[in-house]
Amino acid sequence: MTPSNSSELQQFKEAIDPLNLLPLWERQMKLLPGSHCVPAHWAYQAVRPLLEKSVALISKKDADRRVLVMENPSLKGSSFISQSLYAGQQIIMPGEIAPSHRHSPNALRFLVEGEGAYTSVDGVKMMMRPGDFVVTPNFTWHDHGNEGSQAVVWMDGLDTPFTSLFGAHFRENYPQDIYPVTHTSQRLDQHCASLIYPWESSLDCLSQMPTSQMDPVHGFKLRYINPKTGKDPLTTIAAFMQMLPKGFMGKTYRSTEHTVMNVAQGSCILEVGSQTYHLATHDVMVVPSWEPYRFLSSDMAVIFSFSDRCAQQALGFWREEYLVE
Ligand code: GTQ
Repeated sequence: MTPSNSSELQQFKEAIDPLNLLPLWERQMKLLPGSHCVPAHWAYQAVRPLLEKSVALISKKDADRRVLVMENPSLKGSSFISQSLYAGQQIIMPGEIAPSHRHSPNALRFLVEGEGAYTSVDGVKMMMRPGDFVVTPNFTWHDHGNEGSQAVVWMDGLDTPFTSLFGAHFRENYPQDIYPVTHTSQRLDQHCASLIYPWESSLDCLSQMPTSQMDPVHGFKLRYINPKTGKDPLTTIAAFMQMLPKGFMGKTYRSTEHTVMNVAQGSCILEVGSQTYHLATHDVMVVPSWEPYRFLSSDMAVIFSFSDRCAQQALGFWREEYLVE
């Protein structure tokens, strides 16, 4: 390209700018796999006292939902844990009610601590226990309450970044605090089979997996499936429970999904890129798209996780790679 040609091109670029046009051949953006967000770790030991403090500082009534949002440090101001997912830690004290509302984003809860709390989804009231995975499909009415005598903590996971991306976020409060209960679930009955996935069932399934099904990266890993549809429990989010046996030394892996992990039991080491994270029970970790990672566990570990894999697979984008060392 001659210099005169390049200055003409420069002039051309300036001339088309007011018309909101730009040359694709000069585009700076890197169209490569990987994410704007970074790996991040929230130690429950640090978060737990802060949840307690928030109880002292703000009433449930004023807070609506008393949640500490886990925001990715490289997405400040977004309130998102990754480009595609939202996650928060919610605490509800005995006697408190989180009033009924509904919204476009799909939501899930993973029960961390305490007994006696329920969530009600379109009038199906479900008691939740630690290790339970519960879903609130988009635009279903939901309120929560704590009828027990202990604080209850769970992790919320939502696909809010999708509704932001599409400009499709609707939200409505129910005129009363509590949506009329039409059914109180017995944990494993038909009304709630697609909404609550109890801890004991997850553990049972994991413990029945033959050694031949142990994955070199993920250990024993199961994906939650809605028994009524045979599909993932939500339209965008896939959820998993995995067990790393004692002494597990995982191979390195990456995939295009963003994953949020919550250690349900035990502890492990997670290496992400060049960083090493020590994950204790109830710790949360986010692993961004295409970051190589591997698990090491001297202890036994059971890990709940959710990711955007479901949406990526539906749209044909998802890829994974087992990396050879
Ligand atoms: O409990 O319904 O963390 O609507 C964020 C949005 C929790 C909830 C969150 C919500 C909820």
